[in-house]
Amino acid sequence: MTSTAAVLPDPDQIAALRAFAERLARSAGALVRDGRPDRVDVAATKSSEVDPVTAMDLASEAHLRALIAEHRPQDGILGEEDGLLPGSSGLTWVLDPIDGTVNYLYGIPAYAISVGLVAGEPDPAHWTPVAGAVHAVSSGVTYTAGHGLGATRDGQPLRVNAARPLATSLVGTGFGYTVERRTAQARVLAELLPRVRDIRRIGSAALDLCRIAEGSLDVYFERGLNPWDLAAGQLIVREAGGVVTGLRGAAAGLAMTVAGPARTVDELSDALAGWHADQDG
Ligand code: LIP
Repeated sequence: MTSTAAVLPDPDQIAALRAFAERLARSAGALVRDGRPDRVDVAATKSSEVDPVTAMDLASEAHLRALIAEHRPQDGILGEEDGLLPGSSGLTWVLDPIDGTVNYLYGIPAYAISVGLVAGEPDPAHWTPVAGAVHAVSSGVTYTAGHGLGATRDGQPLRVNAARPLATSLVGTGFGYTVERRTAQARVLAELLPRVRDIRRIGSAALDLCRIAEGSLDVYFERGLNPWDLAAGQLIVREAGGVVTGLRGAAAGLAMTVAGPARTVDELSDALAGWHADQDG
């Protein structure tokens, strides 16, 4: 499908959309924080028995969808739990109602509400990120970005780290939920671990990407990211001076996402391509 060039809102509109994205993320964050029961139960599973959905994932997405329907009824919505609702404005909100669901389930304070807004086809290979907000529920810290407007953490400007050799880089990553995917990822990890400073597996792609933007990780890669994992964090990294890409010139997305300063991303991407890290075989 050839994608027509997306029409971007003007800078004032982008600033207003960024503020609304932050309002959405913080509002859903309050729901998730204040409504967390003492014991969180799994409501359903998705790709495997260890890929959970909780009642709060569903409630958070319903809350986000209701606010968007009230304030931006002409926009589309793509959510992790309820899929795509096409709009007429050319803009689509891309929602992860709880990114880091397993951490939420276990009470590990590393989960976030990720709200992205994209122009054009809501597909990472074709979209143009417009605005984004990632709200870390436990700490209350909120990362935002607007296209061409920079990226901030609680209003303070963000900048990725200067590029450094992979051998002295702190590398973030994550793993899928199926045995086949995990087996392939373990093979790649065994190759990579001796070649880097260290590895961190935080359990939330959105927070991993925000850590790249703030410099608390040097570089990040993960195979298997869905559009909702990526939409907000991708813009936050780019507006903080980083790059977010796939391997061999591909766009970031399900096959592979690599994020960080350009030269470090290039070195890691070359290594990952050599290990066929974007394949499960
Ligand atoms: C999570 C991602 C994380 C990945 C996890 C999981 P979810 O998203 O943010 O990077 O490693 O396996 O997919 O499922 O918690 O929204």
